[in-house]
Amino acid sequence: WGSLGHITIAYVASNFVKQNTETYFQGVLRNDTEHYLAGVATWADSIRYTKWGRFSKNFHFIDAKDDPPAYCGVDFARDCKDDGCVVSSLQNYTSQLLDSELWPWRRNQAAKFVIHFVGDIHQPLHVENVAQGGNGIHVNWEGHEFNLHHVWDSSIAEKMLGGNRRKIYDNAFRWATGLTDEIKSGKYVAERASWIDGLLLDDPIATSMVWANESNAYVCSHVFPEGPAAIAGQELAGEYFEKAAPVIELQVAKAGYRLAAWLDLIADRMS
Ligand code: DCM
Ligand code: DCM
Ligand code: DCM
Ligand code: ZN
Ligand code: ZN
Repeated sequence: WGSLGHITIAYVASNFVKQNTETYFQGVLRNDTEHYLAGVATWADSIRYTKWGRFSKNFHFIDAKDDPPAYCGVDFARDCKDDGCVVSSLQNYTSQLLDSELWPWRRNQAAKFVIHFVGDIHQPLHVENVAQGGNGIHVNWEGHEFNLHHVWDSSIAEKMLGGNRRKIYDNAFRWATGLTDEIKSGKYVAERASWIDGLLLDDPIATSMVWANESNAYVCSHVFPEGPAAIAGQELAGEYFEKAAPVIELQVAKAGYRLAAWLDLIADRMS
């Protein structure tokens, strides 16, 4: 996701974590405000192109070697590269958060990675190999050329939300408030329990593979409904947008709700 998606996911999570979890992570992140999660949600993107942060550049995705739209599916052994992927990274940084012997700066960094990667794994094109997660596919958006990955990371959500694009934190806060209402008492009430069913703190790989397979299924149904070749050069801000928008809303809501539940499990274990 772009910054808007990541910050929104963090605000949604802040709305659902337990009081003890909030206090615990405000300590880990050294930030006593309501922005303690939102303020670090894009940190992992800000370092991935720096020299010292290069080690983490592959941690944001997993390249599912599927064949959309005929076949979707992620396989950890097949798809996670030797130097890591989003699933192995969630395992690694979750276990660092649970290690009370580590220096506080290591747990601080681990928290920032977990907050970001729970977000990215819910972006369908972060769980797809075709054209490096769609980065190599040129499409049109309101008449201008973009790559498909960027459209799913940012353009669709920005169009849904409207408003002044420069006010990212305000827009994210507003979007998160709406999604929180939908989860608490709106269209997501009936399904929200299923989102966190079977979360296993002691098996982050199995847990996040469930999330990865859900995201990847949308590659077949909504990202490439007629295959990758059919989408190149198409204008996506019309009918395609109308079908994609509800998927993005759902995935951002789910990511925030699951992040809250994951942080609750960690804080409970450490308290
Ligand atoms: N980004 C950044 N610094 C850069 C390049 C990109 O912070 N030098 C951020 C802005 C984009 C986001 O990364 O919205 C895209 O990253 P990803 O698709 O990994 O989430
Ligand atoms: N950090 C790092 N290397 C940098 C910048 C930051 O390892 N060049 C990590 C170490 C701490 C955290 O970021 O975990 C500190 O970030 P801040 O001072 O922004 O809270
Ligand atoms: N990305 C992805 N899958 C890949 C390669 C990249 O999801 N196989 C994501 C990470 C960034 C964006 O696409 O958010 C652009 O990546 P890069 O800057 O590495 O080209
Ligand atoms: Zn992306
Ligand atoms: Zn990312």
